[in-house]
Amino acid sequence: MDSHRQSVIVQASAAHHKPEARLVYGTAGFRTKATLLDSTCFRIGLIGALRSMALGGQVVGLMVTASHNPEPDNGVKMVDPHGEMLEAAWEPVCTDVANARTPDELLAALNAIVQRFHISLDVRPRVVYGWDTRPSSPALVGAIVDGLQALNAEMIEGGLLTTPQLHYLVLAHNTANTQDSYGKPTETGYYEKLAAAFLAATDGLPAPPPLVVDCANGVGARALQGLTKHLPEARLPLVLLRSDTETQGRLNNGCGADFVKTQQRLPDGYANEERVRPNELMCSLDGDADRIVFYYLTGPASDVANFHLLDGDKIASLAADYLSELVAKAQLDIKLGCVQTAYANGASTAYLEQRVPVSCTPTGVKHLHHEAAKYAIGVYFEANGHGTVLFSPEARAAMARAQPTSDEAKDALMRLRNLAELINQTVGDAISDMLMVLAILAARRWGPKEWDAAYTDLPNKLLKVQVPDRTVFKTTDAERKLTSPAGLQAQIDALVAQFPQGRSFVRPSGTEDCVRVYAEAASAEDTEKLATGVAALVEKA
Ligand code: NG1
Ligand code: ZN
Repeated sequence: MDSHRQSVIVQASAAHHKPEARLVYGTAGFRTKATLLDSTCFRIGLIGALRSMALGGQVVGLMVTASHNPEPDNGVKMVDPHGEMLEAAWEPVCTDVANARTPDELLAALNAIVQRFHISLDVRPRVVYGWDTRPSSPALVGAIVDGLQALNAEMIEGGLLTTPQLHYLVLAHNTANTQDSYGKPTETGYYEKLAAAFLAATDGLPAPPPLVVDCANGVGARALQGLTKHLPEARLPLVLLRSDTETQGRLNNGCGADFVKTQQRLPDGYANEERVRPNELMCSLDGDADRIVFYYLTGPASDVANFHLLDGDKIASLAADYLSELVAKAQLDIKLGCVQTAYANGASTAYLEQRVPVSCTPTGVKHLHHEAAKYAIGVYFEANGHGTVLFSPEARAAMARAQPTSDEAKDALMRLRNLAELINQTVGDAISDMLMVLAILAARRWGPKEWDAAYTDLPNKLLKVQVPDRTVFKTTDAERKLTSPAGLQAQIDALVAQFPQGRSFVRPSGTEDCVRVYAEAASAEDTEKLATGVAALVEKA
C-alpha cells in the first residue's frame, strides 16, 4: 500500500486500541465480550474493504451480532458476495489482522493480504453493514465505519437487521439489475419478496391459526413487525411475545430459540401468558433471527411433561418429506438430500434415511451449506434450528422447463416453485423458515401433533464441561469420534455400549471456551447417566 494510505490507517487505528486478549475468527466470526471488540471491529472494517477489492469491488457484508449469546457479548462476521459465509482461506487472515500488536504489525498484516491476494488498490471497495439490538452495537459499528473510511470504501448502511437480512442485502446488491436479481437491495425489498412468496405458496390453502412467536427480545421482533406490514393479518396472524428490544438485560434472557432448545421447556413466564394454550403451534427465534424452533403443549403449561419440542431436526424432516413428495408428484428427475450434524437426534436420522440420502458434517453452518449444495435440492438443519433448503441451478432449470401433464403434477410444480422463492437461499433464516413451515403445514392440513407424529425423539442431553485447554480435544468422522486425548474415545465407547440405543460424542466448542458432551439413549434416565458419565470421563482426561 502507498504511504498515504498507510499513514491514514495508522492515524485512524490510534483511536481503536487493541486489548491484550487474543481473538480467533471462528464459525461465528469474532465473538466475545463487547468491551473487547472495538479494535477488532475497526480492523474488520479494513479487511472487509480489502475483501471487496480482492473481488473486484463486489459488495461484501459485515454483521455485528452475538446471536443467541448473552447481551453483554457481541461479535462481528463477514459475508461473501453471494450471501454465503466468508471463504475459509480468509479466516486466518482476519485472525492475523485482529491480533497485530503494533501499528507496524497491523500494516505488515494488511500488506501481506494485498500481496497474497494480488489486490488492485485502484478498485473502490463496497461494503454493506448491519447490526442487532445489543446496546454495544452502535459503538462497534462506529469502529467498523472508521475502518471502512480509512480505505475509502463505499459504505452502505443496512441499519438494524437480522443476520439473514444482511445476507439477503449482500446478494441482492450483487445481483441487482441482472438476470439473476435476488430481489430489491433494501430491507423493504426483503419483506416484499417474502410476503409475495408466502401469499403465492399458501394461495387457496386454509390460513394458519395464530402463531405465538417468542422474539428473544431481539431484532427478530422488529423484522416480524416489518414483514406483517406487507401481509394481510388474516393470511399471517402472529402474536409477538418477548419483543422488548429497549429494556437492557432482556435479550436472550429466559427466552429465545437457544434457551428453549437447551432447556427443553417454554420461555420463562409463559405459564402466565394468556395467549399460550395447549395444542397450538408456537415458536422461538434467537437474538439475530437466524434460528427457529417450534413447540406446543398437550396440557397446562405448568407441567413440563406437556411441553413438546419441534426442533431443527423436525423442521428438516417436515421439509424433506414434503419437498421430496412434491418432486415425485411433479415428475422431476432431480435428487433431494438432507444434511445434518452429529447433534441430530438419532430418531430423526433414522426417519430421514428411509426417505432421502442423508449426510453428516462437522458443526457449523458453512459445512452443512457446502454439503447441501451438492444435492439438486439440499435440506440442511442443525438440531438447534439453524438451516435452510438450497435449490441448485440444476433444480431451478428442471423446474423451469418441466411440462407437467396432469393437474396433480401441475399443482406440485407450482408449489415447489413458490417454496423455492420463499426459502432464503443464502443462509438459515428464522423468518423464512417460519413461513416455510406454515406453508407446508397448511398444505398438509396438519397441526403441531400431526407434524410431531413423524417420529419420537430419543431423550437427549447436552452438557458443557470446563477444561483447562479445549484444544487438546481433537475429533474425526464429522466430530463423532475423538482422536485425542489418547484412550478417551475407547472409554466413551465402553460406556455407550451399556445403554440401549445409546450414542454420545465429545467435541470442543467453536464459539465458547468449553467442551460439549452430547448423549442420547432409549430412556431419559439412561440419557442422564450416559451424559454425566461421559462428562466425568472428560473431566478426568
Ligand atoms: P459450538 O459452540 O461450536 O458448539 C454453536 C452451535 C452450532 C452453531 C454455532 C454458531 C450447538 C451444539 N452448537 O457451536 O450448532 O450454531 O454455535 O452459532 O448448538
Ligand atoms: Zn443466531
